[in-house]
Amino acid sequence: MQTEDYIRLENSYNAPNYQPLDVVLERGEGVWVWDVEGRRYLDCLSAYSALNQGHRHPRIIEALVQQAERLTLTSRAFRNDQLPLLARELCELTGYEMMLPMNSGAEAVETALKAARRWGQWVKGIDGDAEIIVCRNNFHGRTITVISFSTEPDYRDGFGPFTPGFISVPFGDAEALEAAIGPRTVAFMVEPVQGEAGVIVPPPGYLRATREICDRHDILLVADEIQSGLGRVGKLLACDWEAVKPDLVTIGKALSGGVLPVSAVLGSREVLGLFKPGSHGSTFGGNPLACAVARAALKVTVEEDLPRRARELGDYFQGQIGAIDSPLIQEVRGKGLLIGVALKPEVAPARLIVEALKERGVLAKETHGTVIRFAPPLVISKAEIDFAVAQLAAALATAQEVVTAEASNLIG
Ligand code: IF1
Repeated sequence: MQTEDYIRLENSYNAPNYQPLDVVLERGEGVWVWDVEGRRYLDCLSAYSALNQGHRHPRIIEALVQQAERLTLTSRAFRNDQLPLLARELCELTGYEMMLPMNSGAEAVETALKAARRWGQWVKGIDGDAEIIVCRNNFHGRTITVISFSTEPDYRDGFGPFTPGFISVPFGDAEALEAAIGPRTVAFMVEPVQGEAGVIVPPPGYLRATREICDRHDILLVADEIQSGLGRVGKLLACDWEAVKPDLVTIGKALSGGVLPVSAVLGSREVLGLFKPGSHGSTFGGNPLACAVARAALKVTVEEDLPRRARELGDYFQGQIGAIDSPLIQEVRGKGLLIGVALKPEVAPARLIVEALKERGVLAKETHGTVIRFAPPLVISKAEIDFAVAQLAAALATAQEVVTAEASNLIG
C-alpha cells in the first residue's frame, strides 16, 4: 500500500477528529522517522513532547521487552514488583512524598482535581461546591470535566452539560488570580508554560507569585507539567526555573519516553493520602509494564542530562531561528526545546509553512493557525538543529516569493 491508500482507509474508517499531515510513518529512531515511501524526516514535534528521549530509545525498549517477557498487568487488586520501585525513584527524583499512577494525561489531571476537591472538603472544611481556578487558553485534556473549563469553543461545542466549579483568569496575571479567590476556592491549576495556547511563557516571577498567593489564601497550587515537565523546558520540572514546589504536579507524556501511556500525580501525604481504598483507581494504572518502562525513561532523562541539553540546545535553536531574516516571522519565543515561531497572520498561514517543511524533511505542527511549534526530542544534535533551521529558512523564503508574486499580481 502507498501513502494515498493509507489516507483513504484512515479517512473512511476512522472518526474525523484530527486533520493530520499527509505523511504515513512506519519507523522511527532517535530524532528521525521514515514514511511508507522510505522518505526520512526530522521529528520536530516529538508526539507533543512525549518523545523527549527520542524514538525507540534502546534502554527504554530493552526495559519494555524484558518486562513484557515477565509480567504485563496485575491490576491494583494485587501488587507487582515494579510499581514500588517506580514510586520510590520518582519521589526521590522530584522531592515529593507520594505518587499516584494513571495512564493518560487527562486522567492525571482528573486525579489532581479530585485530590484538590477532597482536600478542600476534608481538610480545609468547605462543604460542597468547591471552586478551582484555572487559566484562560488552558489545555489540560479532553474529558468532559477538563473541557468544562476550556475557553476554546472547538473543544466544547456540543459536549455539554459541563462540570461546574471552575473559574478562569488570564494566564500570567498573578493579581487576577488573587482577585478571583473566594471562600470556596480550593486550588489554582496552571501550565507553567502554556502549550496549546501557542507556547506562552509567563512573565518572570509569575509562578513564584502564584505560590505565595496560594499559601496566603490556603489553597493548593496544582502544576500541569504533562507537557512542560521531564526536561522539555530546560529543567526536570518547569517550576524548578523559579524554585517553586506546587502541592500537586501532573506528569505524563515523556514519563514513558513515548512508549506507552503513563501518567502520574505527585504530591504530599497530606493531600494524596486522602485517596482511601475505593475512592479512585484504574485497571491499567501502575501496571508493571508501564512502570518498568517509566523507570527506564526517567533513568535516561537523568543520566543523559536531558534537561541541560534542552536548556543549551533550546537557546541555540531559538537563536538560530531568530537569525533567519524573514519578514514573515513576527516573534520567536519559548523555553528550552519548546519553541513557538509566530508568523504575521495576515501574510502566511502556519499550516502552509508546515506543509512546506514536510516536503523538506522536517515535521512540525502549527497551533492556532499562526504559530509553528518546534519541540524535537531532547537528544537532538546541533547539526540536526542546523538542518531544521535551514529548511525553515528555505520554506519561509519560498512562501515570501509567493506572497510577493500575489501582491504584484494584485497591483498588475
Ligand atoms: C490532543 C495541545 C500539546 C497537555 C497538558 C494535559 C494533557 C495535555 C498540558 C492531556 C495534552 C496534547 C494532546 C493532543 C494535543 C496536545 C497538545 F496542542 F493540544 F496542547 F501537547 F501541545 N495537560 N496535550 O498538553 O494529556 O490525555 O492527551 O495524555 O490532540 O489532544 P493526554
